[in-house]
Amino acid sequence: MTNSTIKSIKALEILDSRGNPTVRVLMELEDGTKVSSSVPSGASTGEYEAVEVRDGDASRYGGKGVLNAVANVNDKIAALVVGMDAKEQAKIDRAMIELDGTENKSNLGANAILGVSMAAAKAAAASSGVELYQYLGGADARRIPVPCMNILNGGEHANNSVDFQEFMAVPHGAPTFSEGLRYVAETFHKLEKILAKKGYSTAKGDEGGYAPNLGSNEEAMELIIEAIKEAGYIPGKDISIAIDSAATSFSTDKKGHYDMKWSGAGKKTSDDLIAIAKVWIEKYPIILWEDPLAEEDWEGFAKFTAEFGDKIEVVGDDIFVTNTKFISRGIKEHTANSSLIKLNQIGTVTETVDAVRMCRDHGWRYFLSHRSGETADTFLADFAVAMDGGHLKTGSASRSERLAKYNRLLEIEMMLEGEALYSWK
Ligand code: 2PG
Ligand code: MG
Repeated sequence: MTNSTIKSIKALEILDSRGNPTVRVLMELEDGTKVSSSVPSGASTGEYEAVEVRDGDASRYGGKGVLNAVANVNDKIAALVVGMDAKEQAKIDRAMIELDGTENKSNLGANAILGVSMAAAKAAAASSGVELYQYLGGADARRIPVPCMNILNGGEHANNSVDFQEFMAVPHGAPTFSEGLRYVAETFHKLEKILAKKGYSTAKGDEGGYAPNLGSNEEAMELIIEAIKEAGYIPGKDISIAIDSAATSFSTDKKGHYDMKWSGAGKKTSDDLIAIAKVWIEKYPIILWEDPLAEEDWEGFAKFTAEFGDKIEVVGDDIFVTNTKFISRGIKEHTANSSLIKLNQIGTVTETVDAVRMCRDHGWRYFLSHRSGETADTFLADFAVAMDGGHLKTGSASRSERLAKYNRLLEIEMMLEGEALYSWK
């Protein structure tokens, strides 16, 4: 037994930022270290994501309860993992994967497994007396990611007339993370004023960005450019724009046919969406485009990448689901040039690091991300610094579960005492 041996694990059902149940894991080590971790949950989920085990008991939370996942931690996983050393992350994660025994973690639940996996990393860091970002990223981890701030929400994250799910302001021209965060928070506030002046709603979507009923998708771009300028910044130089179409959510067959149902723009093919992107990329300072096409539209994705991949970062989210099996196919087929990285899409810290490593080894970028259903857990902030990807997305400048991560990054920047790096890379 070492000081960092896991002494106890206890899970409970808590609520996420949408008021839906999720799993929190409390872990204690032999040396008295105590940590907790909370698991996020998506709305626009990819078909092949690791499975969240939900109770399906309609009498509780509309079937979304996680008491079974909690019981899986308390009974099955605890029996396996208590007595293991929290520092042996890969061993702990592998043991849980084997105990689960399925391809997609549908037996124990990715929500159960990830809670324990993140808690082990946190506990090991605390027990070693180092910050989580250093424990996971090494002593020289010091690049703070550019905050891609989601200031306008649409698609499944809002109840409005915008088809694309996320419009993000990207302050790559700022000198530091804290300045970059200020640039985009100021832009967010300007956007509110502009919307109000035009008589649009300033209600917010799931990730805290505004969710107005606009006349068209393109109007979102115009408004954001106006907000950037009014905040005193130069579009394309100080702040560029990133988009997550989350195209799976408006695809009719997930393969090459779409219906822009929220705006009423109607039926489209992959080629139509690529043509729209061409106009936008020429007209606006777009730096990154995530899920421009749906999760099974490998062909459309590759066409998009062939057309724009030398100009912008093309990110696959639903299509890769942080899974090396799909990322490796994407690398072979030139499907994209970057993968989104979400811990709960794959379900363990080790496998998430493997996905990052695969991207890095093949000259791809990787984009660290929160989920639309979040908690105040700040694991992602440390993880993003540790993975050194140069950018992350964790929502707007509103809603505490989003700000918790940005604020933790401010704290890390301060702890680095002037040694922090900040660059799009
Ligand atoms: C996405 C995410 C996070 P969700 O599509 O990238 O912004 O949304 O968590 O709903 O999948
Ligand atoms: Mg996405």
